[in-house]
Amino acid sequence: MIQDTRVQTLNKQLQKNREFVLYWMQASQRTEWNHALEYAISKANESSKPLIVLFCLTDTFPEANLRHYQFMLQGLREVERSLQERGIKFILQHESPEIAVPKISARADMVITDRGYLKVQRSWRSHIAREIDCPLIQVESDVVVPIEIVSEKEQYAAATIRPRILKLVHDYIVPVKERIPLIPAPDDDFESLKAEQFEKWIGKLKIDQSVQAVDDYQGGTSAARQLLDRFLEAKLEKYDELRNDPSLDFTSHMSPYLHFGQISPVYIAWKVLERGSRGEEAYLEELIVRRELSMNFVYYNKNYDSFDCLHEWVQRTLLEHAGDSREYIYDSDEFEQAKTNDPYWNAAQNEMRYTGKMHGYMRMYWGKKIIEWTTKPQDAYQIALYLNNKYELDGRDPNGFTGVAWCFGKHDRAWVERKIFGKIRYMNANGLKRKFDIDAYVRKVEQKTSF
Ligand code: FO1
Repeated sequence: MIQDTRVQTLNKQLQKNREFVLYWMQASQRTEWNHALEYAISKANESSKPLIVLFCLTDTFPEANLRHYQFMLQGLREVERSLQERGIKFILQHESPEIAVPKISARADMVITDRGYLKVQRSWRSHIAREIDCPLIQVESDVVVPIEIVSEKEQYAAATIRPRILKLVHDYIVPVKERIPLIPAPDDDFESLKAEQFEKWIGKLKIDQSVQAVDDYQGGTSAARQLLDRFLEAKLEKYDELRNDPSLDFTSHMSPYLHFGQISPVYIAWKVLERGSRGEEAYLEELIVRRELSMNFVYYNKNYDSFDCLHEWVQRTLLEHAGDSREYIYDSDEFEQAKTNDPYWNAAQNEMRYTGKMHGYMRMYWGKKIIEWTTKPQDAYQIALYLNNKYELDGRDPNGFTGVAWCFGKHDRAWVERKIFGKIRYMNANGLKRKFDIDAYVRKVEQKTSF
């Protein structure tokens, strides 16, 4: 069965006969098209036990701040409501998963979870697998094709992973069967925060509260579905032609929702194919090939969050040109405050800083210019990651790490050698002016960010 390839058992413990089956919801923060949730319901039904869903709210998710927590909690409020409607108990604990999951698993037959590819997510899972005395089963719910099925090693580029994915993809774009829990939720009063009331207590979390939440994007599955419907209706047809133009808005805006697992990539792909429109191929390339290349990258390259992740030839060429003269040099603070001499770069930075989302095409220009205006490429790498992770709603994601790495030559080929950039691809303002009405983009950002 294709769906079985999503399932892995992470320890060797035997199933117990206790009070309930536990789904530790982590990466797939939704109740629709969620393979892990449906698998957990089927396991609970098989053992005639109720299902409990636990989410662990930790203050220490690397580089996360108020903006991200607000978006995530908007989504969890919907999860709480939707699980309640399905007769499933939802518990939200303000505790690290490494502490909360082992504690509650002492009352569980088994623990089901979804899958994450970042170091922090993997280390949570391996710690919990060791700590608990019942099975920990992981169900891969946030990719179209499970990553080890695609490849057992790091892939060089989109060109090498694409044929592997395309060979399999249609077998995996299938609806997830929704199951009905047979045993009602227990009456027990588990210790839990109310997601419904998160506005009351979010200010007390020990997180960086200085990066303000954003109004442009509302978190949650319903908001994601609405945006997707609008995209399919009005933009997909022209996606291939117009998605790169930053003065227009022809992207789907799905990435923050995918980051928090509030929508399934399988659902999106299903809806795109159902629509059957001209932009389908270009969109699925981004949604599946490029996104799953990024999972492949962070999973198989342990240095995904540093300059060392780059190929040896890339590191060498950038270091050889570190001493080249530069028209401007800025420090991290000047970048952060958008105080460069380039209005296009500043607009991109401000778009990210104030709206939580920079246009995809500008992300490339933005990263390339940080290389140009920083003497040491290692410093440039850290500045780009720091800003991306701090301000983007979808920073701290495999796609975010890969996007930064791409600006530094990852998954790209060698180009003619030039000043500062060596053999990696460069971009300049003339290119933007030639291709787009880039001043219209600047005006658009100014309008969006003037208060
Ligand atoms: N996952 C959790 O299980 N608990 C959290 O408190 C949590 C906070 C958080 C904040 C920002 C952010 O970008 C991600 C966060 N995540 C948290 C993980 C997130 O839900 C995703 O699973 C991963 O970021 C993978 O994309």
